[in-house]
Amino acid sequence: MTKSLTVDQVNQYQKYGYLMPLDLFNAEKAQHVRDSIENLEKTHEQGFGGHDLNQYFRINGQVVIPLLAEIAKTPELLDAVEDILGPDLMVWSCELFIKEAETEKVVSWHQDLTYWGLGETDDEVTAWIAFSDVSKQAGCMKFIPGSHKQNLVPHSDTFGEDNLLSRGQEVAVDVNEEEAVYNELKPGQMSLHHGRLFHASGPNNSSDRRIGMAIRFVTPKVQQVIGERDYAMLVRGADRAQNWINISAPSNLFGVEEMKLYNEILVAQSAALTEGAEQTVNLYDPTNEIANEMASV
Ligand SMILES: O=C(O)CCC(=O)C(=O)O
Repeated sequence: MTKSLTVDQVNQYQKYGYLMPLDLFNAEKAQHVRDSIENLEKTHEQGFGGHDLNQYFRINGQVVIPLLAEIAKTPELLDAVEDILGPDLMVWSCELFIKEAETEKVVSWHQDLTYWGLGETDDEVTAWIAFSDVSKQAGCMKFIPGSHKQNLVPHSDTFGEDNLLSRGQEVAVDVNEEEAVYNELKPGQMSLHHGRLFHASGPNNSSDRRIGMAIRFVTPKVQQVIGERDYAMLVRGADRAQNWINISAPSNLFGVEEMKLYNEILVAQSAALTEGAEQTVNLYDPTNEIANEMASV
């Protein structure tokens, strides 16, 4: 018995490595979330705690921004993810991918699990929710159907200026663009994709911002295999495996405890997320003095 997806949809996910479009929020709710994100941008123009706002938007936003944790716990979202991963669900990271109107920002072809230190697991799924009209013109994601069936392939780090990924990482194998399927989403719709799926996105040639939120779900069985420890928030079921340091949703926006935890996680995750990099991975910079100081308070 599935909770939200049909058996056909679950089979499609297994076969192709993604599912889309799925309706999650109505247009009003999606607009409300967009307004809240844009309000944060206004009130935190100078960033917070030694980082710019993009730092919190791009990694582990669920630790310091209550809105993002709340979205990650939406029951209808968890029902769909449960149909893929089973009854025990944890959130590893929430990230906002924003491309300003008429800009060149892109995401190169990559497999998510490459630098996360979580192995090659099938027990990780990303839910990507649109909070603007995410059309082909606006630079929606594109997927290579069935590419999740292979293992992780070698990636090269481009550190490209217009690349939204932490290292500008790119698969070091040929990708046949003609096979790409475009993940066009209306505000409030979402897609699900597998951690080994080849995916990318182009520039935003539209006149509006492109705003999306990626939520990385894992099961308790998944383990950090490169870093010493890792953190996740249990959002459904139980964590019997105890592979993770369990964290709660934040009570306060950029609260003192929340910030301390954010920086502690940043320092811990940098081991895996910067491994082998030939340049500083700014989003996970372990030499960031402010992060280190705050983590040790
Ligand atoms: O938002 C994008 O264009 C890419 C996001 C992505 O690569 C991901 O969510 O895994």
